[in-house]
Amino acid sequence: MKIFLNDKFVDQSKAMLSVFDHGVLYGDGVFEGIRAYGGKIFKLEEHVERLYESAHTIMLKVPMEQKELCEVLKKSLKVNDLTDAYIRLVVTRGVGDLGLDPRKCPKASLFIISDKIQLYPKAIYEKGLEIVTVATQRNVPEALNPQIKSLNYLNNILAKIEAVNAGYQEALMLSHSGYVTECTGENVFLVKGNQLLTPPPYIGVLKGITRDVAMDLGQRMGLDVKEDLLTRHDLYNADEVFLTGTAAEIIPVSKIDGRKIGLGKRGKITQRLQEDYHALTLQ
Ligand code: PXG
Repeated sequence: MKIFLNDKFVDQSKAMLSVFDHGVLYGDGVFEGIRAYGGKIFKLEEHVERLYESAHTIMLKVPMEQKELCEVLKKSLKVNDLTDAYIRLVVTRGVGDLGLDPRKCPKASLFIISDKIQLYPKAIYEKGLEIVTVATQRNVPEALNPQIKSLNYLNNILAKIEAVNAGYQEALMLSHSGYVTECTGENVFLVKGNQLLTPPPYIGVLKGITRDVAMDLGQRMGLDVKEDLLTRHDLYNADEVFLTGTAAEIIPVSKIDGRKIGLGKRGKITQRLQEDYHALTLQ
């Protein structure tokens, strides 16, 4: 496998970062997870734009122009002979000294890994996923805004560990005031009657690109799509609940905290959204 590292493609065995890279020492950096379908990168500009926005907020200069970066991302598929792939794009603060000060890091590091991904077993996409609420709360936006797609994923990893320890594959995270935020790597939606609802970004969620697509598809279906504060009670009593993410795509949720959601299997709206989403990825 060929990895793009800073300015060129190198063999996987040669793709290495310094132990002084602040991405490693402090999780100081940003990233994107992007998918390609049939040789075409899905929502490429949106992902690249979000990366630059995350970088801007942490005052990190991406060492490449947006347009050039898009071209390199496309090339990373070609050199690896991939048409359906998951692309991990990472920009770190770069090499510095053993202090936090980012001014000691003159140049950001950038790398791109293009590989295959299958997060969840295929059966889940029909059967639905059983998830559980965890005690670890989502980061408060006032401390570390979840809208920054940063290399600091310990908040999510702690939640994931709790879910896994409890025997589940995914965790539902709440805000410090108890509202629903998101899962560790997916946004969450509910369907109730004609309404399609998802938590607003200000509660502390990543503004997912798949989330945007799902909202758009919902609107086109004639659903009343809204961002709203949601409680666990709202989720437990929804007709349908599903998760969205680039890697996960659209996953039905069959049970939350032991409560059956709707009929306890994939709902009709979720199925239609999955179908419409797949059609869109192949356009
Ligand atoms: N929330 C969080 C916290 C995420 O990390 C999403 C929502 C969905 O966003 P997009 O833009 O992809 O629709 C993400 C992104 C993994 C994994 O291995 C998941 C993400 C990123 C990297 C790895 O589960 N999810």
